[in-house]
Amino acid sequence: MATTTSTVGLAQRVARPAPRRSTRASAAKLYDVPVSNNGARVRIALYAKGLVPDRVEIVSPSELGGIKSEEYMALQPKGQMPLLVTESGLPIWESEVILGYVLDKYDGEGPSFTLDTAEERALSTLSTKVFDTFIQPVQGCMYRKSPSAEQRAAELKVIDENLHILESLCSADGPYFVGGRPCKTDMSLFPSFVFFEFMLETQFGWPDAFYDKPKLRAWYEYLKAGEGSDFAGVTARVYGEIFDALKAWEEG
Ligand SMILES: N[C@@H](CCC(=O)N[C@@H](CS)C(=O)NCC(=O)O)C(=O)O
Repeated sequence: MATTTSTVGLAQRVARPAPRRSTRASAAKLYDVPVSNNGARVRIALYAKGLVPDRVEIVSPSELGGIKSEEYMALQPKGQMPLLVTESGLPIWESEVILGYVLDKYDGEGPSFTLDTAEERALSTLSTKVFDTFIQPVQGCMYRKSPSAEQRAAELKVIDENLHILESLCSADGPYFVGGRPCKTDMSLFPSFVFFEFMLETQFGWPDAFYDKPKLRAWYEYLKAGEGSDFAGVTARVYGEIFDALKAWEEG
């Protein structure tokens, strides 16, 4: 019964017509905005693979009336970004799932980001898992209202503790998180580190967000500077997108 229901549900989703106002009939659509760190995971993959705009268009959720509109929530029931609607009209959400789909679907286009060994791939998965399980649920403490100073301090402590764990997992030789080649983990973690630098330094007065995490700092600075490789050029571009949006947010 459960299988039948979910199969029917999937068929209905696949059969749903493509969202209106599409300008490129065959392109998938990523609903996202520049400040979105979760969406930026996917944007890095799309830019690095040269998929924008011909294979995937990036559009604002306002095209569908915003993330809490009925039309948007019919595709993304949590009312969050990012959302990908594939060429065939299948809505896919949760940034890590979209990222996995993009790297799988467009594997033969642009550079490959699959690491060479099972051990490297496990380390990559573990690092993102640590982030998504322990940091993502509390990272709003950097920019949302908190019920108390104690709760905000406790959540910042959780972030710091888990950044230390990521420090222990980060490659000592670099320049990428797992070593000499960029992979999914660089895409998944880098956007939130722009938030860490911006928020921890400007809002909380940390002199340097990565002061006791030298491997993370070297990794972040390499991707932010953008000079070492085409991939770093892409992460620097995304750094600019997020930073400019955070600056505008702070000022406006
Ligand atoms: N686990 C989700 C989190 C998505 C998420 O929190 N998105 C933010 C933007 S980065 C959002 O849409 N926030 C608005 C809201 O939650 O109402 C993912 O990784 O995609």
